[in-house]
Amino acid sequence: MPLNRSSPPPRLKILILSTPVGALGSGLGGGVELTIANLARELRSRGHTIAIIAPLGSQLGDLPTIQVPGELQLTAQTQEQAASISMPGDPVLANMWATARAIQHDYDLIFNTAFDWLPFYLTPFFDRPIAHFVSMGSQIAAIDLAIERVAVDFPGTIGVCTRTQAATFSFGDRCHIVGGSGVDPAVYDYCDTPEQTLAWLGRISPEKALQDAVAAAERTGMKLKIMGKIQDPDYWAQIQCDYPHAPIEYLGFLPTHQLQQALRTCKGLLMTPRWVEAFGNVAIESFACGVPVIAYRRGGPAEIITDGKTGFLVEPDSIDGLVSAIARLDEIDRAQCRHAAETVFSQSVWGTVMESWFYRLVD
Ligand code: HBI
Repeated sequence: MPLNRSSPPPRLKILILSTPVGALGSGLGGGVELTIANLARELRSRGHTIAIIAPLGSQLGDLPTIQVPGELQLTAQTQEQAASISMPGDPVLANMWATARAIQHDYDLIFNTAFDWLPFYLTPFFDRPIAHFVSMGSQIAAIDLAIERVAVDFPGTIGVCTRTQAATFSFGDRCHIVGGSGVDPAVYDYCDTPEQTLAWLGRISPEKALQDAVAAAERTGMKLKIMGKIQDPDYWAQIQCDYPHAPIEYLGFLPTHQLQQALRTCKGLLMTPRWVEAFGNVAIESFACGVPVIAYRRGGPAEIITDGKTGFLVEPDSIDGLVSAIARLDEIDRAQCRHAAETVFSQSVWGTVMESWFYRLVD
């Protein structure tokens, strides 16, 4: 029955399932934490009903959360490409999905953010459509296979952030590109009078190559403010040992309000991904503060940054490239960065992309 133009779009009841690698708010879930929080807020502002199933200890403000006990899942990016499917003894992932199965009929749609074999394997066993948000590029062959099966059997249900990320999968052409998140400009304070400092945001883990940003800070003598969860303490210790004199300051894993207060006065954000970053939520948060982004021309950031306008894209893994881009930061009009966050990368624009995807799957 065609949607009658005069009737308002239907209100959906959406069940969001978290990543199982950490409690929401712990920082272990990386960009997915922002994806879930911003999506939930945006959908609610549009009149939809949402609930979030997440590991015990998750903090999501006033968002309705169903907390589930169990052991956290091993992160996919630390496993070998040929790794077998693994789950701990009492897997929070399985417990979350058992909860979802029990309550699925109270909802119109399930939104999955776990990058794990189980949710894709379980898809045919559910009575409700499942929109899968694939948060990384290809990591483990067995998970790729499970995703591909769903992409073939349930066309249109695999969402990815960017074209580059889609291209890491053999079935990339079957993926629907939806971006990684959207920012609410009201949450970020624009600053057009920066200090001589740089920023680096993200999980402190080898695939993010923080050491490159530290090397660039040492070369330029500009202080580097580092914010994010120390996911790999040995890696962090090694960086401090390798760069004892670098002008760095670790500010911790900060909630958005404090994060943007520290970020907004910086001259630029450095993104140094060694892997194909699926999106790069930190880039659009930086834009919202008016802070240009310098990133390796690799993965999501290469599709987010307009070279010379909202930042610079440099030769991947080149410290020299970072250093020369840092010297050019004054060329960027910070208002252009803020404008990008208020338009292309805003929560409301992204919310419409996600809502249209969900309407298509519910129909
Ligand atoms: N690993 N196994 C697994 N499952 C996830 O959902 C997952 C992950 N690693 C990282 C991750 N999710 C998020 O940090 C993404 O934003 C990258």
